[in-house]
Amino acid sequence: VTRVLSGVQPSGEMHLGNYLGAFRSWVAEQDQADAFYCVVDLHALTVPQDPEALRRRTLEAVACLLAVGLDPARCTLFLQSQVPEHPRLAWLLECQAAFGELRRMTQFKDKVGRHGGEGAEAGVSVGLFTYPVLMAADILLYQADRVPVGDDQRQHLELARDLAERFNHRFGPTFTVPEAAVPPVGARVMDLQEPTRKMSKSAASPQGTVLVVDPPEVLRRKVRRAVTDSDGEVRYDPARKPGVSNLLELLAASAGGDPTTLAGQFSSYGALKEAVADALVALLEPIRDRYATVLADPGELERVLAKGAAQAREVASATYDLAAERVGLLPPS
Ligand code: AQP
Repeated sequence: VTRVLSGVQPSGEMHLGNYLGAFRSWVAEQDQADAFYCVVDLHALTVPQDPEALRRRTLEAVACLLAVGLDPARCTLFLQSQVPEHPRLAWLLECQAAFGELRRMTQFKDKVGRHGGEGAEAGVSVGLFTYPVLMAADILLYQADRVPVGDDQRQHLELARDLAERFNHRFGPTFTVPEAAVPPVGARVMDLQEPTRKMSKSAASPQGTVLVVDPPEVLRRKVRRAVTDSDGEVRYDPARKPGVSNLLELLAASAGGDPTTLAGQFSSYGALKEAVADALVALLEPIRDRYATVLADPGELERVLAKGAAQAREVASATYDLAAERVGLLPPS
């Protein structure tokens, strides 16, 4: 049976990019594969977090995943930090990863600029640098065949594949080599205020980020104020018309169709924005309603996580033990 794994950082509030790029495929995969999904709280620690806010956001992230339609009876939903094999395997993999290959990770370079301040690299955590290896461990522990992610994670997935192949080559068959599964539309949702930058939890302008749980009137306002351009022509051309093209992609991803064809149906930016807002409200409103219900029952969230951690550990510990034996560590005595 096909194994699927993916994760999301509780580093902020879940947004439309997370939903269209990742969560929507996660829900679909539940019925096609043996699916493991985690809230990767250890990854969130790579940049400064307020402890209280991190705890709250972690539970909110779990609630959001249940609200979008993950069903603990059909998938394994868990917290990364509750499965200690993640950092343990990460160490084994770090010792196989080359300094130079981590240096090439573009997300690291981007975040150095954002979080490093004066002296850039010197100011960021070592965890931010090694995070793609922890992500490789997240995936390889579950012997995942497929990893449904947005476009921004392609490079990290490539690293996970390289590490799996290298380890298998050096020590004998141990890990499944995973494939990225990137959706055909919605894989790269752009910030509504800065349409040349991807929508993101931590970096974007609040007005440019549509939250999964935004009330309809807030969502509509954000879409109405989305940055476009001054030529007035509705046309799909991401390089020259990033704002309008992003709106067309959002419409395609939420209501169906393809962005180039959809462009022909609108003669003004205002009409396009109205259609996008309607489609997004229809898509997100049921999720928002469920979110409130789920979040109101912390006992149930805890039960879901306890069950998820137990299921995840069963698979993760078998893989870790094999990898540890392969590199020459003695079994526990
Ligand atoms: N803009 C996006 N469009 C499509 N997919 C996206 N994903 C993230 N942003 C977009 C996908 O969502 C999943 C979870 O990724 P994450 O937790 O790394 O999300 P993030 O919003 O990028 O959060 P960060 O890391 O807190 O923001 P940055 O990196 O900007 O600091 C992944 O499958 C991702 O591809």
